[in-house]
Amino acid sequence: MFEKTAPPKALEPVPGTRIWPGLLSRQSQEELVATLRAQIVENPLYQPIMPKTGKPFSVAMTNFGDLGWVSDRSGYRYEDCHPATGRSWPPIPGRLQALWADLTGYGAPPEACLVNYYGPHAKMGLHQDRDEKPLDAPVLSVSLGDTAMFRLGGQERKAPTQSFKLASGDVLMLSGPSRLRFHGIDRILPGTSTLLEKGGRLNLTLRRVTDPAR
Ligand SMILES: O=C(O)CCC(=O)C(=O)O
Ligand SMILES: [Mn+2]
Repeated sequence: MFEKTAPPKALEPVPGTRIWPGLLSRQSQEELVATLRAQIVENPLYQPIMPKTGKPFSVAMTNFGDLGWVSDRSGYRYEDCHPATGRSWPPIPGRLQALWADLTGYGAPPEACLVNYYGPHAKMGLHQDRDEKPLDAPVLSVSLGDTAMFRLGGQERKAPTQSFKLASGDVLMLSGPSRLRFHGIDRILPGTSTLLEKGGRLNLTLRRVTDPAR
């Protein structure tokens, strides 16, 4: 999956936040997009709504895995079926599972892969990923398509933030002391990638949701 044979070097702007720029080759990115496309008919993107306001997210979502992250009037949680089709989510693509095993060193596979699709005006507000049980398991995310402005904060909403560009093929991990850092996507930069025919950005976020049996 890697372009180079040596283990790729990550940037670590703060402890536990790792970014591997361009980790996925163009071919790997194209293969991932083809896998997603093949699944999207049976497992469509949909527009979730916020629990309190009922306002739709600007990002469209779907999931792979035993569990998928959903949001509706009842709150944020993981479910084993697609809310619109009632079908199980398809399995997490093998190459994403391999990426998790190679990069996280976590002793159990990911259970959820959230797929976020950002059109030209979509964004994601500053938030923590905290609907999962094992907080010692990293969150690993892959960016495909247009570049995004990613904002990274601290453990508290009001802490100072910094921002980074996430381009197609970049991989980001939030682990250890960074696992609960606030983060979000301020905007995407339309026209910065030719990967997706209609433009926009796909983000694939892998997470372990339940405590593995030990
Ligand atoms: O799109 C991204 O890079 C971040 C997505 C994210 O933080 C999430 O889905 O929880
Ligand atoms: Mn998140």
